[in-house]
Amino acid sequence: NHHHSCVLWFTGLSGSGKSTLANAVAKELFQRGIQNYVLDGDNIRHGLNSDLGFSPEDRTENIRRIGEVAKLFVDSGQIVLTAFISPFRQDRELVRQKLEQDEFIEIYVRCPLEQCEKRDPKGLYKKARNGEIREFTGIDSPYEEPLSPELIVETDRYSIEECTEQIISYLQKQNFI
Ligand code: GGZ
Repeated sequence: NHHHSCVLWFTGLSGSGKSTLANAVAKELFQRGIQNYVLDGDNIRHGLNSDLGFSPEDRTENIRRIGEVAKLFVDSGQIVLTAFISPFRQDRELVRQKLEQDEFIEIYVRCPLEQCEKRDPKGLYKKARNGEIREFTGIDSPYEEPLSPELIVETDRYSIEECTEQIISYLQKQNFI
């Protein structure tokens, strides 16, 4: 199947829907016979990056390594989907610079903090508010919004299916798939 290898870099708050969306888009790509792979906390933070925590320095190193791994997947001809908060603009820009022009597609999964906190699927926001977790993104650690992402999806206004469709349409329009 003809496609153009690239990184779909999902960024957004915890609970915004990055992993869910990345996996939904991956399923669509799979059904079209397009080689793809999802990198997320489950297969990276528990393995390659299990030595890293959530200090600003560790987050920066987390994203740097993920960028390098993503580049390897692009070199192998795949579409790679990454689902990490990646809160720092500079870290995301460094990954962009490591790739060829147009191989880095930044997708801002925009969802208001209040909504993410209401969802709180793992109870982490509650713990952050209680002070049981320190340096939690959006509570006592910053999230720097993308200034010019290739795409913005709004998970508080549209369903996962609709957001998935918006991403697939973008990839078709830009001739990635
Ligand atoms: C943010 C944290 C923290 C802190 C644990 N801050 O909702 P989740 O659980 O599954 O997603 C969050 C995940 C964030 O890891 P990332 O690798 O995406 O972060 S970064 O890109 O900033 O390096 C959350 C959990 O880990 N988690 N402690 N303090 N999220």
